[in-house]
Amino acid sequence: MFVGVNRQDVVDALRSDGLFSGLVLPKFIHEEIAAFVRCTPCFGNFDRRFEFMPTEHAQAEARFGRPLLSGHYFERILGCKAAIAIQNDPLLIDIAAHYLGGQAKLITTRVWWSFPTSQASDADKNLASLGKYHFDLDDWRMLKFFFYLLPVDEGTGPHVYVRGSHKRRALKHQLTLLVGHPAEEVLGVYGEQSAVTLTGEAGLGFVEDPFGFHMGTVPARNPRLMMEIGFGVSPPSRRRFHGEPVIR
Ligand SMILES: O=C(O)CCC(=O)C(=O)O
Repeated sequence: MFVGVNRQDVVDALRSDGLFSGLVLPKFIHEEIAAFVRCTPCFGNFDRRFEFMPTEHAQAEARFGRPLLSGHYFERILGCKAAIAIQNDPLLIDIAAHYLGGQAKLITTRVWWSFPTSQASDADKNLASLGKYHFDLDDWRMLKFFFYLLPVDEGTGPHVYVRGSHKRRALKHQLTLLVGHPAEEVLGVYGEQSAVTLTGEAGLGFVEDPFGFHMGTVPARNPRLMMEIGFGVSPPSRRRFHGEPVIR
């Protein structure tokens, strides 16, 4: 699927920066997923009680009487052949095996919307990993591939990664139990220039070591449609940080 991408270049960038950007999905693949999700109901704020069509987000917020920051597909995305094709692509597991070692295994596949919404609480934002830098502790070692399924600009809640933060951790960040850290605090340690804001066309993919600081941002104007394929080194657990079911 990813013609012209050299596995070693990706692994080298991951080792030095914690991030490689430049995987591009074929048009028919991201278009097929976007078409599938537009006519499939999603679940708001990781909660199966809040089921709605993504095209009716405003009505759903009114109906449920709460801001709906995210809309997840959980296992429903398994009904989409194009999503399965990405999950099974040999380059992804090859990169994961060379970065994480031979025990690398697929642990998550998820597709979700992040919606512009004015009144989300800090708790909702933390649950959706939005607005505060954090690192993931779902497994001892992990790798996450992210793909934008629609174009993402500054107003679409781009993902942000702090380059190099996967291998250099300030003691105060090492010892903390806090999930989210304010930008000033994190960039004070790693430098403003280390923050990479990932914007791009539909189909843009990047891969990161999620032990480095990263976050999503709350979309100001347009909903963001994102896919994640995650690899780890432990067997899939029933419930991970995001609460999504494990897809095998
Ligand atoms: O929505 C995003 O861009 C952030 C996702 C995230 O932080 C994560 O998967 O750990």
